[in-house]
Formats: sequence, structure tokens, C-alpha cells
Amino acid sequence: MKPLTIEQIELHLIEMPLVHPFETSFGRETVRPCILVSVASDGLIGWGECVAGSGPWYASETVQTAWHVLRDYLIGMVLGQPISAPQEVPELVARVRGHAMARAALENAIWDLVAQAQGVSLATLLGGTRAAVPVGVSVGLEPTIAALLAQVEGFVARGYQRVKLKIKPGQDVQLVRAVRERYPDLLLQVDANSAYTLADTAVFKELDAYQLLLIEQPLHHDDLVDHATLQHELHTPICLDESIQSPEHARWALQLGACRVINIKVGRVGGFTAAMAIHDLCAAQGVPVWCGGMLETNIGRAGNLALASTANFTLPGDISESVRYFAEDVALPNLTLNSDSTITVPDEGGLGVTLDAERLAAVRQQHLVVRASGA
Ligand code: SMG
Ligand code: MG
Repeated sequence: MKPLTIEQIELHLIEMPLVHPFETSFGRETVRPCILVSVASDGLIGWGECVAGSGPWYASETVQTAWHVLRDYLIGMVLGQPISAPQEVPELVARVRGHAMARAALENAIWDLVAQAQGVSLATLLGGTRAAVPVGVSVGLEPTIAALLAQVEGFVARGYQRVKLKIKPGQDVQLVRAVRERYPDLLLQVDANSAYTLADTAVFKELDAYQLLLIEQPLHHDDLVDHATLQHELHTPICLDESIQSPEHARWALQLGACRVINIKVGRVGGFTAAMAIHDLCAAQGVPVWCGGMLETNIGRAGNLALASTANFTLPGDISESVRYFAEDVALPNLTLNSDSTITVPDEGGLGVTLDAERLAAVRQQHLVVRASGA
């Protein structure tokens, strides 16, 4: 491919109200802020979504740290540079340690741009093999079990065949028991977002009785060793999320036996290049992966569908319909659930979704435009 030169990069900080509060072991969210990154070259515009949140709760990055690192460091490393393949972007920004979500947003925008320039879908560029991907829904903590059951009922009625429940100490086994009694055959899994320690091993041994697909990130967000100890005690596979911050972490986790499944989030690991490296490593070792979610707009969701169309994403992803979170998305078309609990992977050039300029303007809080010198 003839190299592309990035002529202009824009940052758009947007804030979108959630249709229903989303509560996890680390807090309750009612609004989703995020940064959209757009990169322009030769008349084309590529888009990436930064999944850092309002505060350093799920991860240490926030929208404001990501804005700072993008504006003051990352943009300058990429602007005006000739790029022949999106896999070159990690090398261009290699001096930056951490800040995976900021790096991912920029790299992923370039993936979209390159796919458009080649006239292929992002899924094709990533090596995708599936036209539609199985998806599930992540259900937050609710004030009562009745309220939780009502939420689950709505999603099952909508057609979701896999449900993930958020758990935390004091709201765990009883939630799973209630949902399992009502839905004996539902594909069910739980996510603790690091709320427990090895002292809670008995809780997980109890959960072993409920035919869960997996138990996600039960222990410390940075741990691999204690997870290996816990995994040896359990029949249910442990799936790591927060602990896997790079392909190296994935290799260490598998070597230690810290998990039997990995949740890949493109923001958490620093972009599609690292996400595919983890995919390939897990595929070689027979370890299934699935695509996590970060309450994305349709920009992030379209990227997640493309990623999840690759071969080893064999478990349903947290890629529900955007309407589950937002009354109006900033990018269209809305990606909708098929009757078999899949979502069709966009097959047009690049991401296959387009920003709605009016909606973007309505939800935008901060905007930055940087042009390459001489462009
Ligand atoms: O996009 O549906 C979604 C959210 C899925 O539960 C979800 N994500 O730890 O896996 C996770 C959480 C993190 C959300 S923090 C904003
Ligand atoms: Mg998780």
C-alpha cells in the first residue's frame, strides 16, 4: 500500500446520558463521557473511540488523562508521519508507557482509515472470518433481586441468549441463584471487577454449582498469582479482564494458570494490534477469548464487532445493542440484534458506521483540531 500521511487529527470529548444507571462493584454511572478521535488523510476520515471513563475506577485512565496524553504526546508522534500499515502505529508511540486507552483510540482510528483507503471492511483488514458474531448483555447491580430479574427478563425477551451479572461481596450467590432458578438454560456468567480476595474463596466454590460460563476478574485488578491459586480450586473457568493489560500479561497469565479464558478489550490492551496478538497467542494455546465492552458508542461497537469476527472469539461478546445504553447514538446505523443473539458485522469500507454531525455537536463538550505543519 502507498503510505498514508495523517494530515489532521481531532479530539471530540462527548457526554451521553445513559437510559438506565449502570452499577458495578466500583460504582454507579448515569452518564457516559468518552473521547472520539478522528484522523484525516487524502480526503478520508478514520474514527476511534477512547473508552477511558469519568474517573479512575475501572482503570487508572480517565477522559482527562487521555485528552492530556493524546494532545501533548501521542498526536505529535503520528501527525505528518507516513504510515503503510496500522501495525506501525505501536512503534511510533512506543515511548509512551501505559495510557493504553489513549493509544488505542488513535491507533484504531488509523485502522479505520487504512481499511477505507484499501476499500475493505475493518473486519476484513483484521482477518475476520464471521459475518455475524454471538453477543450477550451485561446487567449491572440493581437495588433488589426483583429489579434485577426484571432487567434480565427484558433482555431475554429482546433476544439475548447470554447474560452477564455484575457481582460484589454481599450481592453474589443469591443473585446468581435467583437468575439461574428462573432461567435454567440461560448462558450465564458473572463479573466481580476485582471486588474479592482469596479470603472469599468459599463464595466462588458456591458459585461453582451454577453452571456459569466463567467468573470474570474476581480478584485484585493487577493480580495474576492469586488468580492462579483460585483457579486451581474451581471447576468454573476464571476469565481475566483488568489484569490483562498487554500481550505479555496474557502470556504470563496462561503460563501461571491464572485463567482459562481471556476477555479482550481493545482499549485496555492499547489497540487492535495488541488485541490481535493476544487473540493469536490464545488461539495457539487453545484458550478461548471474547470481546469485552466499555459502554461504547456505535464507533467502538463497530470496532468490537470487527475484532470479534476473528476466529478465536468463540464466546459471546459484551457487544449489546447501543440502545441498551443510549437513546440516541452519535454514529449510525444502529447495530441491531438478530433473532439468534448475534449482531451482523458491518461489511462496508472501514468501521461501516458514520458520525451524525448534528448529534455529535449536540453532545460535544470539548473539541481540539491539530493540523500537520505544511498540510
Ligand atoms: O459495554 O456492555 C458494555 C459493558 C460491559 O460490563 C461491562 N463492562 O468490567 O467488563 C467490565 C465492564 C466495565 C465497564 S466500566 C465502564
Ligand atoms: Mg469485566
